[in-house]
Amino acid sequence: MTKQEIFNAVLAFDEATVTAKTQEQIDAGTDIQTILNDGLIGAMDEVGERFSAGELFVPEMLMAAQAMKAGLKLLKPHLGEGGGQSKGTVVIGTVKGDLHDIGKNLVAMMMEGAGFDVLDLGVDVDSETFVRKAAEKNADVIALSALLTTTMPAMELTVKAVKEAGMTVKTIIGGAPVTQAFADRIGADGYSPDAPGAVKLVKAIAG
Ligand code: B1M
Repeated sequence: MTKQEIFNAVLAFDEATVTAKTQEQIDAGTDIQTILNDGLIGAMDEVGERFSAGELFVPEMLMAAQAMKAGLKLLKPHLGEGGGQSKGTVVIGTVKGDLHDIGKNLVAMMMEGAGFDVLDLGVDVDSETFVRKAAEKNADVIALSALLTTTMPAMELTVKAVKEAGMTVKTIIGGAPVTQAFADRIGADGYSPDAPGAVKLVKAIAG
């Protein structure tokens, strides 16, 4: 029942209640992925639908995102199996022109939890920066996130820049508008629709 309360609290932009109810569910031993998917992510999907329907506007989307992040922060230590020595290095970021970072942060957290060294470059990251940072870190994987159809071409530019630089680092992509077909078309090495899938992907590529 409290998962519904988390969902409702995100939709009410009520950070304090999201925090309290998420902690309550963690303490009660509820499955972390259930809290995440049914409570927090489910609520953001609803926010997106209401935005599309013209019932919510950007400031409200932002407030819901802030509330969601409060819950995500509490889940962070529980995501992934963790421990041990590094399984590889991942450079991650949201591509140029795109400021959405919640999904990207989730992917980064889960990769860290699974034992990878993760360098998070943040949002609005251009292809040169991805290439430079991956070279500096001798990264195994560059992970690109995009939430806007208009920023998907920036993924293609980055994959191209990596190939032109003659690097062996693999590229993986994800984000709501991204598909396997798009990944194939731009020559990315992998695609995942969600954060757990992205972890499996880097394990297969770099682990
Ligand atoms: Co934006 N926004 N937004 N927004 N926003 C969307 C994406 C939108 C679908 C809403 C809608 O119309 N229904 C729409 C995009 C339409 C399109 O292009 N197809 C949209 C729009 C239009 C915009 C603006 C243009 C609005 C405007 O200003 N008119 C603007 C653009 C700003 C910019 O980036 N330049 C904008 C702004 C914002 C806010 C700043 C207000 C805020 C972002 C806050 C933040 O991120 N810090 C925001 C929000 C919150 C959303 C929605 C509501 C929620 C996104 C989210 O955080 N979801 C979103 C609607 C929606 O997606 N339901 C929407 C939760 C998150 C956990 O999911 O990020 O999808 P997601 O990540 C998933 C998977 O996609 C995947 O794993 C995660 C889950 O496991 N994944 C990967 C993500 N990255 C991955 C990488 C991988 C693998 C998997 O490998 C590397």
